[in-house]
Parts: sequence; structure tokens; C-alpha cells
Amino acid sequence: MTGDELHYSVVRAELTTQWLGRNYRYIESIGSTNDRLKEWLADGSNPPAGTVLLTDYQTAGRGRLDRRWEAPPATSLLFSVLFRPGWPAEKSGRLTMLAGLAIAEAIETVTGLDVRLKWPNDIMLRQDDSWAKVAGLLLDAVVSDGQTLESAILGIGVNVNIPSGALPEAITAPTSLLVACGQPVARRPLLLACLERLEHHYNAAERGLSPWAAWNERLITIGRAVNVTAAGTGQSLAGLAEATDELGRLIVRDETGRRHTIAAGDVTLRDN
Ligand code: BT5
Repeated sequence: MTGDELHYSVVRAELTTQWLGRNYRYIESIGSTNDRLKEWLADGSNPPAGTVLLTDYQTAGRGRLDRRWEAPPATSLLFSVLFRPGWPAEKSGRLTMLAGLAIAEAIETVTGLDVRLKWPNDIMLRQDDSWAKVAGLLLDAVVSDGQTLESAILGIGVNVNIPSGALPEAITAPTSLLVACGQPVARRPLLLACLERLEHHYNAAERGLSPWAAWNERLITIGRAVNVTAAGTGQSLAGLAEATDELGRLIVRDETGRRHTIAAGDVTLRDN
């Protein structure tokens, strides 16, 4: 399909960004793009901010909490972006927010679909009367001296042309742009739109603008009955997702009326 090539020379020739993706690497098959970028940070290669590493196939693609991210070869966008924010560590949630917004906007621009977000890191499309996950984000942050977000590797997986029969088994129903649009979607224009939107929203955050309001507006989670499993403790909670705060944490009111603020975890919508 035209527009599906993701090699260095074709992507570089069409990039519209100033800095994000200017150091672009394509590796046909890899363990995990997040892990490889992490190795480059550790081995003295000193990759610049905005480095993008993209692959056509991962043999050890990761979700959060070391879960797997599965995608057949040449069907997806699988890439990682290196940021060097130097922001206070508590603002790291802004990266997940601006990335969610950027990927949602890019998919909307290229396909015209209505794209929403599910707290904390899922990108969702309407499917019949419910929602299905078309993309996921994985943030690996390096915090120095306990206070500064020195670097952050943002991994992005978008199901572009995965046929319905090849989608993985998952608790949150998966979908792809092929399934949603009824026809294949060329990956390069989508990648270029993702990089452009990521740069735009990152630059805005650097200028002190918070992505929170726009991100919050796209969340399908708010006002819904949810089950939340907090990361770390593994504790489970049923309640109403009332709001998010500026740091991106989810506020859930349980059945006794008590409020809980959750920084990281998994959410299932009870009436999805
Ligand atoms: C995520 O984790 O959604 C983050 C996914 C990030 C993947 C990118 S690809 C490039 C970069 N390099 C990496 O190694 N990773 C990043 P989480 O919310 O934990 O979701 C993981 C769960 O989603 C799994 O346990 C499965 O149930 C399900 N899943 C696996 N593959 C999927 C897919 N292609 N589409 C939808 N759901 C999937």
C-alpha cells in the first residue's frame, strides 16, 4: 500500500517537525523499542531529546506492569520517543496526558473517527454500544535525585491494520483502525501526524500550558461506575469515577461515600 513505508529516508523526507523525530531510527524487528532506547540511554550513545525509534515487529513488546503488547508484523505503529524534560517529577503525568491527546488528534485527523481516552493510558474508539482500545501508551521515566524527571521514554503502540481475527485476547476489548474504518489505513501519514501533534503538545507543556483540561475532556472514564485496581498495592475498589486532578490522578468515590485518589492503576468500566 502506498504510504505504508516507514524507513528512515521516506520518513525523514516528509517530517514536518522541528526537533521531534529528527533523529529517527527504523529497525525492522526488535525486542521492545522502549527497552532498546533505555539501553541507548545507559550505554553512552547519548541519544538527543526527540529521538524516535520505530519497528515493524516486536518479539518482546511490553505493556505496563510487564504485560505483553502483541502485534503481527507490519500491521501497527510501534515506536518510542525520548524526552529530556527536566520537569519536577510530579509533573510526569503531563507526558501521558499530552501523548494521549496527541495520538487521539492524529488518529482523528487521518481517519475522521471520534477518538477518546480511557484513564490512564488507553486510546479508544467507539465499537457498537461500547468502547474498544486501538492504542496504548507506556511511559518509562528516569527520575534523578528523587525530584527531577531527567528523561522519559514514551512507548506508543497503535493497532493500524490488524484484522479482527488477529487481535489479541484482552480484558479491554481491542480494535484496530482497519476494523473501525473498514479499509486499510496507510501508516506513514499517521506516524507523521503523531509526531507533529506530539511536538506541538510537548512544546506547549514546556511553555507552561497544562494539557489537563483537553485531556480530561476526552476521558470516557468520568461519571462512570468503575472497578479500579491500584498499581503497586494491587488493591481493588468499586465506585464512581468522579474526576481527575491536574496531576492526572483519578478520583473515585466508593460505595460508602469515601473519596480515593489513584495515581496509577487499571480501570474497567462496569457498564461498558
Ligand atoms: C499498554 O499497556 O497499553 C501500553 C502499550 C505500549 C506498547 C508500545 S509499542 C512500542 C513500545 N515498546 C514497547 O515494548 N511497548 C511500547 P497496558 O495498559 O498494560 O495494556 C497491556 C494489555 O493490553 C495486555 O495485557 C493485553 O491484555 C492488551 N493488549 C496486548 N496487545 C494489545 C493490542 N495490540 N491491542 C490492544 N490490547 C492489547
